[in-house]
Amino acid sequence: MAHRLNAAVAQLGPIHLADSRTSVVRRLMALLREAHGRGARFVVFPELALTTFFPRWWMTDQAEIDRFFEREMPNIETRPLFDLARELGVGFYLGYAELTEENGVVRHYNTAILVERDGRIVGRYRKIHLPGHAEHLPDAPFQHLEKRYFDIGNLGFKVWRAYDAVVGMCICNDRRWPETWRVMGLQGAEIMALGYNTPILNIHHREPEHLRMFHHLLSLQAGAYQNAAWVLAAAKCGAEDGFGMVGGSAIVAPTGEIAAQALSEDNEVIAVSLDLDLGDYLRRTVFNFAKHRRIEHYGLITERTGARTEV
Ligand code: CDT
Repeated sequence: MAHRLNAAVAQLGPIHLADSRTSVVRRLMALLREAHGRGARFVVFPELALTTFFPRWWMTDQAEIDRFFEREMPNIETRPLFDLARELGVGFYLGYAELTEENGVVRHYNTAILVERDGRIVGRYRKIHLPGHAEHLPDAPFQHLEKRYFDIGNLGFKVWRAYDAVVGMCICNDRRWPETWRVMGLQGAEIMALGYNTPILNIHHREPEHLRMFHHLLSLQAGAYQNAAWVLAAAKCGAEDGFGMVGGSAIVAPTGEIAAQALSEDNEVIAVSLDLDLGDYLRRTVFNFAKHRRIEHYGLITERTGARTEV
């Protein structure tokens, strides 16, 4: 019998500074219900899905910063989402800002969790490729302070058995780095989930606006194809307090083809019946890693961080 999973991506429209967690969770629950109504057993929500994309704001008061973080999960505000997931038998990926203590030290992570259909958290990923800057850029139209507000993730790129499949997770900027996908691919990932908040404007260097969507889709499609996996990508998008972010949430097949793509810049569910045998076939043929990879020539990838020319 064909090995399939009905899955959905739940794109979120803007969350403004003034929006409460409770109102956001209500939106997530409505999207979860809609995805369930369309047959989904697994739903991917965006990165930092409970608040506005706060790294755009310069803040110096740690108490003010910490208001955007969750100290436990689920908590009083998010519990209803977990309860609904269990009631409907739908699992989900959720991105949020995590405040935790490790060996007596307070840590801040940009985190995603994988929740099984019975409401249990079965996987956790902490964002590794943090983009942006740590210092205040007063002349920029907005900030991108992930390097200031978050610690670098310390859990690696793992995969988990969930929803009768092998599932990996990453977050936003991770998608631009081929190593992210490959490390998951080497663990047999059949599905790779990610959430993102991608500003329409690149404050780091000038580039035409259309390249934001092109590079987003290019990264998803290359990651999916070269690792023969399904990629499920959920945006938080639209204008948050006037600051625009791209939509383009997508489900990409292991062939690299886009199977579904969101059309709006608002709350929107896209759903696909994932054919997991398709990835399996490609992993046995063109991307049979054991047969075709030549690791004796890949050493530089882990030995060297920056590019250097020696000729
Ligand atoms: N949230 C996040 O990681 N955003 C980044 C902006 C990068 S600016 C080049 C992204 O990769 O979309």
